[in-house]
Amino acid sequence: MGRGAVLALSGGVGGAKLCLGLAGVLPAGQLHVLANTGDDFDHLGLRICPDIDTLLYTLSGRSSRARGWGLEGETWQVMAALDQLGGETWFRLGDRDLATHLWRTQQLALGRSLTDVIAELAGRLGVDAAVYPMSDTPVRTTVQTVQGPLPFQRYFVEQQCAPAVESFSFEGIGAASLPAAASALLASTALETIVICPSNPYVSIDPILAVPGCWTALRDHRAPVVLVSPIVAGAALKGPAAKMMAELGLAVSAVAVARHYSERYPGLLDHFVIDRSDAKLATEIEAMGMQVTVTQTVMSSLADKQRLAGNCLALENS
Ligand code: FO1
Repeated sequence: MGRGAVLALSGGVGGAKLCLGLAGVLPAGQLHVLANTGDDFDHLGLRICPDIDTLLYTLSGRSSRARGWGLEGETWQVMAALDQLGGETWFRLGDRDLATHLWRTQQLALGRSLTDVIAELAGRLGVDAAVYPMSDTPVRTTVQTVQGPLPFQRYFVEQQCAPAVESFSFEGIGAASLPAAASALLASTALETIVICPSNPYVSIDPILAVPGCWTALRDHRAPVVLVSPIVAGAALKGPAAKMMAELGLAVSAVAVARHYSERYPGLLDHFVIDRSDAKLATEIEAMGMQVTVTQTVMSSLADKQRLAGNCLALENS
């Protein structure tokens, strides 16, 4: 029997790995990805959408294996020339990656929506999945740190996540709205599973769920909502999630991740997937009202990604 549609919520590198696994086990056209745009910014006159690009490059087999973001086999001549001119090079844009930013910026300037531009980009890169920005209007994550507020990429790339974090805000979130195609999917019975990828809860998934109407639409759909923990054995699979949790005064564990979601989004999660190394945490998480699945969540190979994707899709509402 053929499968219905799947909606994945994702940030960048960590989430894209599971999306690649989902794309590999689903029939063509059934994977839809709602991507965080809180990391987007305008830089050197160009619109940069890091999480969307990471998803598109990963799903089309183009992403850098070493970095996870940007393109494999990239060269950096523009950055070197810009450096010589005294230009800003703290955020590294590769020579071929620049074509994406140039084209997107030009298309947006013509008045097209980000959703439309990304759909065409996906098609041109040969990506079969539908990748949607969480909103066509800009939402910008600000990280409140002990040194004051920082725009997300200044915190993440320029400051290398060094300043301790206090809280996060998403400028423009009040005016944000899901793209029509994502809303239509959430109103459709064809949607069979919602997967929240193992992305950073605070700066990748919270911005998506904060889009007005988003998290309640996910909660109210009959499809099970399955979250894969981004914290394994007290460490983040990727990025600064563990460091942020410690700075926020939280225990760095899958239990604290589950508590974050159950307190902020009551009734949203049906299934919580944890790694085998965290099996002992299952009872405490189940007490928060979700079913726990224990499996291997560390995705090194393509087979690992597809196995985890298959396990997520096998979960049903009880
Ligand atoms: N991450 C870095 O750590 N350093 C960079 O210079 C950098 C450049 C960059 C350019 C394009 C792009 O799509 C992503 C890029 N990233 C870089 C990654 C990006 O900052 C993060 O992956 C996300 O914003 C966090 O999910």
